[in-house]
Amino acid sequence: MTPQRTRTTGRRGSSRAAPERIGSESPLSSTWRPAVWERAVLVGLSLGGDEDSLDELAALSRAAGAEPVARVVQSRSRPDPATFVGKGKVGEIHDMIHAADADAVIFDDELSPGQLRNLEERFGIKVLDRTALILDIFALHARSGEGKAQVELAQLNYLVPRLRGWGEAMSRLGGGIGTRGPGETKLETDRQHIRRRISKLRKDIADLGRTRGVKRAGRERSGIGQVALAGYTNSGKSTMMNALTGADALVADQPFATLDPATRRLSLPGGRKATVSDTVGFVRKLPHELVEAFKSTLEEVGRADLILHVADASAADLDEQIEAVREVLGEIGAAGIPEVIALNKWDLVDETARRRLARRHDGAVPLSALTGEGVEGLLEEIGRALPAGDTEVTLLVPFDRPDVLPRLYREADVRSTEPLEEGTRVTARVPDRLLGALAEFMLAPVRVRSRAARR
Ligand SMILES: Nc1nc2c(ncn2[C@@H]2O[C@H](COP(=O)(O)OP(=O)(O)OP(=O)(O)O)[C@@H](O)[C@H]2O)c(=O)[nH]1
Ligand SMILES: [Mg+2]
Repeated sequence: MTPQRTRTTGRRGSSRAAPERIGSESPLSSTWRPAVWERAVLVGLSLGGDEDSLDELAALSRAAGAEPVARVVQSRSRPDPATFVGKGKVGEIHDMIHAADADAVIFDDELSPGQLRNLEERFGIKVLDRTALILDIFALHARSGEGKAQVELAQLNYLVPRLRGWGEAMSRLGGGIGTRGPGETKLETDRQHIRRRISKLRKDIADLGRTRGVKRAGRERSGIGQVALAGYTNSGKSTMMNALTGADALVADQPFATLDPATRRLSLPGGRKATVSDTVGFVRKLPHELVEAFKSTLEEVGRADLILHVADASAADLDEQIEAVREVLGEIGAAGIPEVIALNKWDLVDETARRRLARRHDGAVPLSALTGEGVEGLLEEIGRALPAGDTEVTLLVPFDRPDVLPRLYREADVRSTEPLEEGTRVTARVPDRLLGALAEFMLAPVRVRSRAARR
């Protein structure tokens, strides 16, 4: 994750050795480096005294093109209303900026418009908060028209309350991290113009979402189960999508590589079909502007029959990551959907940690999407957990109806088959819409009431 690059430490304003950039290479390739690396001081609060790490902020900074050159963590119970950190700390950061020849200060939380202004005035260099940084990475990685519109909408919503009295700072924007997306000219126009742009973007996004809605409605009508991948950013969702379906979704060791949703067909053991969707990853303190702007994309997750929650088992803060993901799932109305937890990157976990994690996350499936180890077990678990309808039936399918069994394998959950003289005896859990078509073969329907009873 650490960029391989050497830089000459020049004075601010002097020309720096810009890292090489290969043609129009994508920012998501492993060798891409921004044309200009800014030098950033990272600042965080350690609330309640627990050792908060700024490692994640450092990874986010690098993804946006800023190299962390110094870190400051202040221990205090709540932020200072005017300057976020205390007065003494402001002085300390100021000195550090000069010592490290930094161009930007990045705070690990969202700053209020007032705090942002005060700090910009005090430091005289660009001040970014966690929200602006995440928005910037999204802007860098947006590919589709819908993704770009969603990011711009989120950026403008972030900007509006911060416009007033920001004239001077605003005109400084336009080069480097924290400023991609709405161009400088757009930023300099008045609020009204921005509001009009916001309405236009909302409308465009709604139109684009409708197209996807039509496709989704088609999938829903087809009655096959829908699995949604969800998880902390960089946990391996796209790698998992590829391992499960043979797709070639983009994989990169960076936060928020995937922004556009993608859906593929999935074959479960026994032949049952399902679809699986990959979408944008989550993060602690995910900006609410982004959740709002990406609502139509995230709705896909909210309408799934099963959530495959991909967690990075090698992450030191695994539990917090799982918690952060569940929080966002709650926000988008997906909290009640059955969930399978995949403890991914198991290949990076040593024996002792494996035992501890297996005890702690009973029922989760350990695996490596990268090596493929354990993927079979995950498919079986998906097959078990994916609701297949509420009715268990026993059927006698005559041999002169060769169309019935394949359909059952495709659309229902076949539990057992037994060849008899008159035909094949099948027990299966079937979705309600199939009941009519199967009525003529039914030996005994058994109502299953709860999900727990089904397992
Ligand atoms: N060692 C190991 N690395 C993995 C595994 N799964 C994924 N990775 C790596 O983790 C990084 C992130 O993988 P992605 O599949 O892009 O993760 P993602 O969750 O889709 O990330 P975003 O789309 O950015 O939120 C890549 O460098 C992968 O090669 C695994 O099982 N083991
Ligand atoms: Mg991805």
